[in-house]
This record gives sequence, C-alpha cells and structure tokens, in this order.
Amino acid sequence: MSAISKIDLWQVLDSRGMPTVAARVSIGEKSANAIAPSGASTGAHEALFLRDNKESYAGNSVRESIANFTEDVLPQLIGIDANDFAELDEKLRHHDPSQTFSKYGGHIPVAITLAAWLASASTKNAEPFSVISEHLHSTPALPLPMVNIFSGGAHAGGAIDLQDILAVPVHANSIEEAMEWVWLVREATKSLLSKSGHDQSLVADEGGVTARLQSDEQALQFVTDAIAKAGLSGKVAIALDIAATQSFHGDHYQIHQAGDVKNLSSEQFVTRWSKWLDIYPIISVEDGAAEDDSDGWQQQSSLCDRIQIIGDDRYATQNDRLQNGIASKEANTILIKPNQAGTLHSALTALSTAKGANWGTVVSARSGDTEESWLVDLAVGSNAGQIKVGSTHRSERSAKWNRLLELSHFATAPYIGKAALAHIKNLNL
Ligand code: 2PG
Ligand code: MG
Repeated sequence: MSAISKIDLWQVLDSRGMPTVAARVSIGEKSANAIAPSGASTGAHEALFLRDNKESYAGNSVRESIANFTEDVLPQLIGIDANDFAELDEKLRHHDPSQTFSKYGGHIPVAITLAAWLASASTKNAEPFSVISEHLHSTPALPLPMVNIFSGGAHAGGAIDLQDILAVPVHANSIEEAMEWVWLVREATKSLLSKSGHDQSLVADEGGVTARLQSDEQALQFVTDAIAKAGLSGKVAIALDIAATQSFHGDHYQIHQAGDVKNLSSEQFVTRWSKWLDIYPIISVEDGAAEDDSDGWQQQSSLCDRIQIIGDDRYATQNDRLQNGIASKEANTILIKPNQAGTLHSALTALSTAKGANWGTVVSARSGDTEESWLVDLAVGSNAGQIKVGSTHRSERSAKWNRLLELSHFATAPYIGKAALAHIKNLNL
C-alpha cells in the first residue's frame, strides 16, 4: 500500500501563459508533480476548467478553486492508496458528484490523480508507463504519431475553419523515421507557404504553421503538395481535426470561403468534407460533426469502414457517452484526453471500453499544455496505438516527442506503426 501522505496544490502557467494548477502528491519520502492542461476548443460535456472570475490574472486565476478544494476536500484524500486509481476517483466524485466536476472544476482532480500515479511509480522505482500497463494488463507499445502541420480555427485565430491538418507517417518503421518524415512535411509546408507570400515567422498554439488562406481546400492542397515535395507521397497520410462544434450555430454550420460566410445544414457540412476523401490522402477525421449533432454523426457512420472516424468533443472521454457511440456505430475511434474525463481512472475506463469494442484510441494533449511528458507514458503503457500532441515545434510538444524517442532509444517497447489502424476494415494505405 502506497498511502498518500501529503498533497500540495499551487498555481502555475500553461503553454499559452494561462494559469493552471500543479499538484504534488507525496507518499512518505517519495513524491511526484503533475500539471493540468487546458483546451481552447472545449466541448460542453468535458470536465470543467474553473477560473476564479476575480481580478487576479484578469479573471483567469485558479487560486480560489485551489483554496476551496484544499479546505473542503483535500484532507479526505490523505491515506488513500495512490495505486488505487478507482478509489481516488470515487472519493473525488463523492465531493463533486456532477460528471463535469462543476463544483471545484476538473483541473484539480486530474492533476492530483496524475501526480498520484507518478508518485506511485516513483515508490516502485518503476517507469510510469509500466505502472499503467500493469494496471490494465496491457502490453506496452510505442504509438503511431499524428502530428499537427497546419493550424486554423481556435488554435490560429480562425486562419481557416479547419482546426488541424495533421500528418500521419503510416509507413514509417520506427518512431525515429516517423518523426523525421513529419518534420520534413512541416518544413516543406512552411517553404511552400513562404514562396506563395505567406509570412511564416509565427507558429500556432500547437506549434503548427498557419496562414490566412481563402479556404480549407487551399490549406489541404498546400499540405498534400508538401508531402509530395518531401518525397513522401503514399508514405505519409493526412488526418483532420475539423472540430465541428466550433462551426456549429444552433441548427446550422458556418464556413468561410474566399471572404464569404456560408451556412450549411448538417448534411451539407458532412458531404462537403466527405468529398475531400477522394481528392486528398485523408485517412482520419476527428469531430466531423458538432458534439450534439446526432444527424451529422449518423451520416458519417457510413465512412467507418473506409477511414478513422474520431470522436473528441462528442465523447469527451466520458465512458457513458462513448458507450452510446459504440452502440450507434457512428464512429470507430475515441480521442482520450485525461482532463476531459477529470480523473486518470475515468480516462482509463473510457480507453478500456473503446479497446474492448475494437475501437481505435488516440491519446491526446491539449492546445494549452505543459512541459510534462506523462501523456506519452499513458499512451505507451495502455497500448493506445496512437498519440496526438501537436506539432514538432514548441517545448511543450517536443517534451512529449522526446520522451517517446527516449523510450525508443532504450528499446522499452516495440513501435506499433500502421498496425494501430487495424480497426479500419478497408483503409486504403
Ligand atoms: C483537440 C485539442 C487538441 P483543444 O481539439 O483535439 O488539438 O484541442 O485542446 O483546444 O481542445
Ligand atoms: Mg479535437
């Protein structure tokens, strides 16, 4: 038993400079820290990130939620076994029973439960990923990366509507080769944009390139051309995060084209991006319909045999929402973000449910992230298969890639490569 002897909480800053919470969980002499990440394109169903709404940091401080939690809940967590992820989850939910942790916010439970995992690894002198694999009885594997190349939407001031155009190095044989390929694609995209007169001196929230283009299609063409320029056509594919919740306005979608704003029905919206599958090498589409637009999700279900259809805002790493998705066969993959669930245990529960249904799992960072790399251990230990942490640039992103490269260097686990996409029947690779 690794009883929690002390928990410290304090305010720090994330990669966007926004206040967030850091937790230190101590088990006797051993301790570990974890910081809560936060999203920009957040969904309505995810655990809340509560900000104080006072003068400090112009209303963005989290000090008050830390103070409330420290007074009301924290003492009740002392003595719990840090290895018992389920009990910690239960205790936290007992004090804040709504699914979205509306009383104290989900940022505090996620930081505490992650730090408890890392502290328990430290007491065992074990790598964090091996604690996860032991817990889930899974075989560790280095995941296939999905790497942001071009950013729009909430991550790049609405430069284009699409939030992310990502590169998937499907045919790479190692994580080293995978990282080099996506790096080459990012460089080629930047160079093509520069040559077309688009200033490339800035990077987006997740380290991707960006430019204010006429349409999503123009950006897709730039990335497709960049893959060719890098000599990687047929080896590197494209994944999209459409983040459709951001374009949804009650009963219709709004898109921008050559300076015009167009309103589209659910059907028109899904049909529009479905047509891209015949033009660009797209193998994966995330949030192709808004979180509660069930008609849009049903329409995409016919594509599940052909490409990866991922639910992010739609499932919000919540097990019951995922179970509905599995029952309706509207998708075949879930994005796993621990802070959407609010606790490590809940995130692992959703991940296990997805795997049990032969769905794909993509462990994902947030657009506001931190210098920590536990996400990689989570992906490796759970054998998630895929990981998304943004681009190759910016330290909060490279911290994760570098952890993956470290695990590869020490031959900790095999690289899964394109086998991570085996859940899609007729994927054209
Ligand atoms: C997403 C994430 C990460 P955010 O939508 O998948 O790219 O973005 O953290 O802003 O929700
Ligand atoms: Mg998303």
